[in-house]
Amino acid sequence: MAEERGMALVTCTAPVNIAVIKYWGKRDTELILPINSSLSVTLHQDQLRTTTTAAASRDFTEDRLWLNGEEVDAAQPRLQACLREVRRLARKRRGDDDPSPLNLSYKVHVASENNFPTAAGLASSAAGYACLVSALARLYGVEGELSEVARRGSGSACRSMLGGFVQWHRGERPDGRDSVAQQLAPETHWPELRVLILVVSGEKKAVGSTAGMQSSVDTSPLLKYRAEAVVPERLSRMARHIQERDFEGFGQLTMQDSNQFHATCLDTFPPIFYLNDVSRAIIALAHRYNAHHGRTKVAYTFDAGPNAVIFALEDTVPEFVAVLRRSFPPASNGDQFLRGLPVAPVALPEELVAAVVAEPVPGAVRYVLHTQPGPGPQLLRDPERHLLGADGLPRRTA
Ligand code: 2P0
Repeated sequence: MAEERGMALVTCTAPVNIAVIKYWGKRDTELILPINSSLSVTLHQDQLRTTTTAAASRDFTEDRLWLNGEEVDAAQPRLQACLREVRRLARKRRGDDDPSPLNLSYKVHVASENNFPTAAGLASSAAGYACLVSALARLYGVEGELSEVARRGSGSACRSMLGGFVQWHRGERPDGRDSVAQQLAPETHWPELRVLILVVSGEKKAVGSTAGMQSSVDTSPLLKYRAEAVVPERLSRMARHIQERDFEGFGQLTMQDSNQFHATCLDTFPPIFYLNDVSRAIIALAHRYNAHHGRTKVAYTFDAGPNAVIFALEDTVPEFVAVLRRSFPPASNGDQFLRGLPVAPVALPEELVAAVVAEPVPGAVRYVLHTQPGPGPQLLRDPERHLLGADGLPRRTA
């Protein structure tokens, strides 16, 4: 922790995660306790990350929060719940033998920014709250079980507290103490696994996740059935596929679980539509591509928005990216179409094009971000990367 003129300052980064067994629905909206456990892959922060600086000082007169350079209301209940929980843990710890306690009554300033579009269906709240809790915990010298705190910000955020392959246990206790994230395997476990994010829309989603899932809990009998009868068996099967690095099993189940999540959205009344025509074209393309190869080479999953996330093994990526270019020819920014990890260009066999590529839809996929599984939140030690200056105010605007 850096201390400047009585101000304590910490900067962390945190990752996005993508669920392969989806969370949708709370049994307790205050504590954010889910109706079922879920399982996700943490994505690499080299490509997608939130950076957050948290500062505390006796000179601050109120809690303040800046998101992507814009000041927003710091009184929002979820932010305050995270702050309260971190302070509670700090107070507990100080009962022991902490030598230089940061005064817990000091107000905080927090600045956070994403290197990807907010509310584009790329789980910005998960990375955002995981980063906030990581930075606050460092600021107050709190260690240990922090996924429980991140969960109070946003359910899926608890999974972003760990790298690799992560399960969020629904837990049984009414107080939520056992509703925590657990790493099943680190990011190094499956080195060939790659992730392609197909950004089809940067627009804000029509129905937010929090409201959408509550509506599903209230009205969808399919969601209830899914949580009770489908997910428990799928979780153990998915964990086994990951353990065995079985892409066939992993990919099939990933697609099936995404499809069932979207079926529960359709079963919600009034129905919620997160997929659009481009999403459906991507689903059809993935199935034609797998059928052509006679096995599961790519697997799609969609969250509460139209963007697709595709899992594939490293040696499939060049060919599938070439298929994407043929299917969704870039409108203008041809050299910006592929971002993130580099991909070698390949020529496609004509019989593959004939079997897999349908009528091209120019510009339907805005860009493709190529990434891989990655580690959990990181502490940044380089003072140049703090988002708040020595005066406790944002150093630059987005
Ligand atoms: C998931 N999603 O498992 C699922 C799949 C979207 C679809 O978690 O109300 O932002 O903050 O707990 O975590 C999005 O919901 O909702 C989400 P809250 P959250 O990733």
